Amino acid sequence: MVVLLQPVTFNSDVNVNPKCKPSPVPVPVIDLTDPDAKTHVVKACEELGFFKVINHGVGHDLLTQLEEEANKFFALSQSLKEKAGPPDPFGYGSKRIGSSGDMGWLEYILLNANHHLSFTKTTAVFQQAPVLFREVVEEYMQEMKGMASKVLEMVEEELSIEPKEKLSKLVKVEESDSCLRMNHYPEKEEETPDKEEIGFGEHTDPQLVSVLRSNDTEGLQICLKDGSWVSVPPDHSSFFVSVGDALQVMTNGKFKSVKHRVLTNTKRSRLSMIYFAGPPLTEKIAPLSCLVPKQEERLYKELTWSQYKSYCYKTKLGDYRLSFFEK
Ligand code: GA4
Repeated sequence: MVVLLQPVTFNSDVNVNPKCKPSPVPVPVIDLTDPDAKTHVVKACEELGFFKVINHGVGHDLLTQLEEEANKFFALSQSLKEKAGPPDPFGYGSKRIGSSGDMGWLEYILLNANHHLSFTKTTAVFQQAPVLFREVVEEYMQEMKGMASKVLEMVEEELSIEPKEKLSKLVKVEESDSCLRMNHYPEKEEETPDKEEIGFGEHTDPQLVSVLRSNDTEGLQICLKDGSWVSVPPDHSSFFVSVGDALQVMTNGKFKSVKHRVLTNTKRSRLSMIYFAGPPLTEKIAPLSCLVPKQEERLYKELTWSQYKSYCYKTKLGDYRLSFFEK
């Protein structure tokens, strides 16, 4: 059995918070090659909704190339970058997140992972990006799809979910509604360790699972069940997986979709890539009958992913969106 526990650190503003715990809370580190990994994945999804993945098999060169290409893109002039915007929701965006007035200290590119859906503006604009960037993004998205489905396969096995591939199929099929986000939090003039400078405001992800990787700049924080925020030490060679709202619903709340945010208190720029693995738009999302056979024990009603997603895109980042599913 290999589960390494890595401490997450409390930032100074949390230390004055009475809810702050005296000792750091560990982020489970899951070795994907460990035969017991599925047990640890399920435990982590139940307890924290978040874990770190090592021995993931994604090539180092691909990660370096993507990071280099993304850095080159963000180093372009503002006017060039804006040709790939505004995000609707796909495209290049700066400071504005979503369409309900959220702001953050970042710029980003949001890309649809599904080319079989309508030909969006982003994909059109992205066609003008250097061929290498496009190719690397394509390859990266395939790898992320693989990792998301691997994690869901482990969940299926450990929880004996029927029918077979019920969860993993949702993110594997061509119609999966997944997307890739590349966030660039620019360099700052000074460190502000005692302030809560918001790079990306607190929220949960609406999808099934999200797979995040970043450069070695800190900033990511997760919210524990007691409401306290803890910093997740960055690790550019690993991935972090978080549970999204749709998986919380399908497991009837057994798994928790984790609230997270990014603070920009450091001078160094942060680059992160997040793959949001979502189901097909027409897929019905509801507690799985193999987990909760009795209708009256189901905490959530059934909605299609398209219904939930449309609702989400009208909300503000910090809103509690799962109420839309509650009976
Ligand atoms: C959070 C997860 C993903 O980044 C995202 C975000 C989306 C956006 O940036 O357009 C949303 C946000 C996210 C949830 C609520 C709405 C929609 C911004 C926002 C205020 C791409 C997604 O799928 O949902």
